[in-house]
Amino acid sequence: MSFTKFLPLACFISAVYAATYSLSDNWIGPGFLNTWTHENIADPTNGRVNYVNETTALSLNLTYVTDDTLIMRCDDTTVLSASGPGRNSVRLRSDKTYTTHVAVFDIRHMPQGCATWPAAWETLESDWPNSGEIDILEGANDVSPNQSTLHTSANCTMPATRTQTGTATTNDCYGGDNNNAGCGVQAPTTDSYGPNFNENGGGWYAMERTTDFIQIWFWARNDASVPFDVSSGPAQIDTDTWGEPTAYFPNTDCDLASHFGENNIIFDLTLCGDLAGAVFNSDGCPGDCVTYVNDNPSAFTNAYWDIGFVRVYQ
Ligand SMILES: *[C@@H]1O[C@H](CO)[C@@H](O)[C@H](O)[C@H]1NC(C)=O
Ligand SMILES: *[C@@H]1O[C@H](CO)[C@@H](O)[C@H](O)[C@H]1NC(C)=O
Ligand SMILES: *[C@@H]1O[C@H](CO)[C@@H](O)[C@H](O)[C@H]1NC(C)=O
Ligand SMILES: CC(=O)N[C@H]1CO[C@H](CO)[C@@H](O)[C@@H]1O
Repeated sequence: MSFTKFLPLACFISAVYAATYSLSDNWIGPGFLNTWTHENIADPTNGRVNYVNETTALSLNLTYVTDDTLIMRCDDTTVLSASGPGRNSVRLRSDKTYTTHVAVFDIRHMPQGCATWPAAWETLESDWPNSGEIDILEGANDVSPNQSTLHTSANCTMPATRTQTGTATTNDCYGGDNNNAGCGVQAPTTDSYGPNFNENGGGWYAMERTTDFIQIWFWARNDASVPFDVSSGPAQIDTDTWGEPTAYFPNTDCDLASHFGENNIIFDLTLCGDLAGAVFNSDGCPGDCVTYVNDNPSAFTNAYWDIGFVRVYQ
């Protein structure tokens, strides 16, 4: 068998596809105030929040930074008037946009509590869903799904069988189908979301987007298998060494190059709205979601993000 005949070709292929990237952006603490924008907009998902601008967020201490920390929270002191605006909160968007890239998130704490619907995600708001949406970490009311999801324009589905540690929920990514459920994958462990994530000191999420696949990994804070690339932020990374992803979205039945365009990175915290409000009671939360938010400021004491860093590699 003339095996050696194929060796040069194999070497060539592995050189072309070696998944190495270089650090292009490293946001820590005060860096988020310079090149990210506090979106002072009406919540597109109809939540009971009032997204404030940066000046207001800093003066109310809803956004707070130190050298190595970014905190974003919603108000937890004000009883709201039922006829007035929603609870003050923060929606922070990177000014830069990205196509193919790797984003690594060090998250020490995420918003928790009934009514909360936090997300760390990427999209282009002005061209949704044609430029795609990648929800890296998202959930509601402290309960499952601790889910990663794509939302796209028509004609994008995921194969039922994939190499991933998570469990697919729906495989049709088109936002116009299934009430915009998208194609979701639930993480296999409870420490990937909400109170269990927080008790553990959080962890790392990472997302790699190429034209061939989008994949997402999660490592809990105490997971000794977290790659050095992820926890320590070297100048070069190699995603080939990161192991099986939590969620894997290949281009088998979805032309990722045409369904995904330039995307911003976004952190937000809304309350109630299209997701958390719709499943408020079935998730075990009491009464009416909006009334709960209006009347119970102290229920939101733990409704905050604590971000160590966001690093982007290209
Ligand atoms: C921020 O919002 C506050 C409250 O609505 C407003 O008074 C202020 O002018 C805004 N600041 C900027 C820089 O937009
Ligand atoms: C602002 O929030 C941070 C983080 O939650 C906290 O450590 C700090 O004491 C707060 N500052 C004030 C003035 O309340
Ligand atoms: C759907 O996408 C496939 C590629 O994944 C493409 O070949 C096909 O033409 C598309 N169909 C429509 C109706 O756009
Ligand atoms: C905290 C939480 O919601 N954990 C859920 C994560 O997803 C799995 C299923 O994949 C659920 O069993 C957990 O309850």
